[in-house]
Amino acid sequence: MNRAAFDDHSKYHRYAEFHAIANALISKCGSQCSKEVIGKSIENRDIIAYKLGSNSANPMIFMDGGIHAREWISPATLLYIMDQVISDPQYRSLLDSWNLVFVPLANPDGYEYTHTSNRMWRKNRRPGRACYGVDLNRNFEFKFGGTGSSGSQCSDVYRGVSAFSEPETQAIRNFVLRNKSAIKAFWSVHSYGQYWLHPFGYAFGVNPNNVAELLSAAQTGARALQSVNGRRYTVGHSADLLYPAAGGSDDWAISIGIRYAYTLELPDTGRYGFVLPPAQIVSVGRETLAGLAAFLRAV
Ligand code: ING
Ligand code: ZN
Repeated sequence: MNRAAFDDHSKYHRYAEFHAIANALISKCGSQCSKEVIGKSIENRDIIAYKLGSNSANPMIFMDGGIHAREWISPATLLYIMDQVISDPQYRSLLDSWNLVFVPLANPDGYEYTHTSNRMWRKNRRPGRACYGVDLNRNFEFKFGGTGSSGSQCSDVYRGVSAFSEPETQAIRNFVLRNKSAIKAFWSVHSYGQYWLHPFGYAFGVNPNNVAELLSAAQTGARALQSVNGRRYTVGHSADLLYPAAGGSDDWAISIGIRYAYTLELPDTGRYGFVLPPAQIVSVGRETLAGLAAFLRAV
């Protein structure tokens, strides 16, 4: 496979095709890039981390995408960013000072289910007595069980039986803990709303010690992002701006000592919502990459 940049970003790909494209990009990248199967989903699909950058002395940013099945713009944007960083010399130089780790399809079973059966599915595909699915972004350990999560299997924010009960969150946990000393930044990429959110998400008004630097790096990133297409982002505290939700991945990342952890809510602001037309993948990808590059330069 030998695709030029932009060729693969006109549609939302199924799981198999998505990883075929990502694999081709890793091959094209050469010795500076690699991939790793970090776990298996409930339905036994591979959960894959793609690593761009090979200097182990550099800091790492970890990005999860597609934790929520229906938020298709999230994996598509991460795939676009992987492509551009590998293919465009202007962005390739980011790898001189960073290692970028992408887990773009963190909920592969849910993602496939949104393609075959229910476009609005959010959770994973854990079978249950009454209903399927655990909300993976309520299944992380920090403040597990708190506000904004549910103990009812049929809820869209069902937290699961215990923290890290799901193989998909275990895969992220294990990778992140193994690389903890290198990970300086953590992004959990969602849609929609156009927000750049910092922890803590579990309660109103509770901030990490380094809230000032979290905010200022996010503002730097958001300014660069907005300058590309003029799409506005709101920067701030996730519970205060959206709603409180315990058990999210960014709160957990901060709680284990990762310095810069965020949730990004990609476009749009509600016109199309989760069903963003694929014609917007490239414009969202371009602005998000500009935001990422500015953020990485700032921290
Ligand atoms: N939004 C996030 C969610 O999991 C969030 C927002 C993240 C709130 C972390 C609080 C903490 O509900 C989407 N779109 O999933
Ligand atoms: Zn989400």
